[in-house]
Amino acid sequence: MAPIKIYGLTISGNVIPIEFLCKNNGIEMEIVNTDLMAGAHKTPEFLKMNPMHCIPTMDDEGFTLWESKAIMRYICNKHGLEAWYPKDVQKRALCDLALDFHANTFVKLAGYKILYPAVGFAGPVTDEEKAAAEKQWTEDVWPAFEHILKRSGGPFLGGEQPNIADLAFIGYTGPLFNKCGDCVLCKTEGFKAYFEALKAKLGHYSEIMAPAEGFYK
Ligand SMILES: N[C@@H](CCC(=O)N[C@@H](CS)C(=O)NCC(=O)O)C(=O)O
Repeated sequence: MAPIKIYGLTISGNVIPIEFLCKNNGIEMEIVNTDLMAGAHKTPEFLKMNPMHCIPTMDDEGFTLWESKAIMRYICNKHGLEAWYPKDVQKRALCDLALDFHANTFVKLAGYKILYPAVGFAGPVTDEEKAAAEKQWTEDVWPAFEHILKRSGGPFLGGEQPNIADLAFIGYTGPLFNKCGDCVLCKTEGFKAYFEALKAKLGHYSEIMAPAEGFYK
């Protein structure tokens, strides 16, 4: 079986989760460096695989996909990784909830309002926007995160073992704690405890996060 090709960058919060999934399950993968600044994602060859020109994009022996969470589900389904993407209907539903919550709520707050402005991927936020983001975290997003953790039993979204939703979060929380340690998210004790537990639990953490830690510092 040829290694799964992931077109992307090792510092991308959406590539990192796939790397964790493969490396923690002995699945051979290769990250094909895709320089967004040089337009490597806009070439005719790339657009044939992914007309949305985003990374990560997967090529598994000619079968192509984009969207990091769809790629993780595909890898779990193909390799029978039930511990990472449970078959039990309700456990899977909670995992899907956490994945959608990550994409639709968490990234919009932690990425667009905090991390990206801090590294220049997005313009600066005004004081009002910052205050609104902090309020949203405190009043809605963190309580919702705690709600999912409580239902899984913790310490992970997957319960005693991390699942692919936890991997989706580590892609953003790693860089966030590195770069924005004084933000409201990182100062939330329960969120910090979740992150530290996940960091300690996942294999290959230092190896996978080294490029991101160098970049988001
Ligand atoms: N929802 C997508 C988000 C992917 C994404 O935003 N990728 C960014 C870099 S991290 C990208 O490729 N941007 C370039 C573009 O969209 O043209 C996923 O989870 O894979």
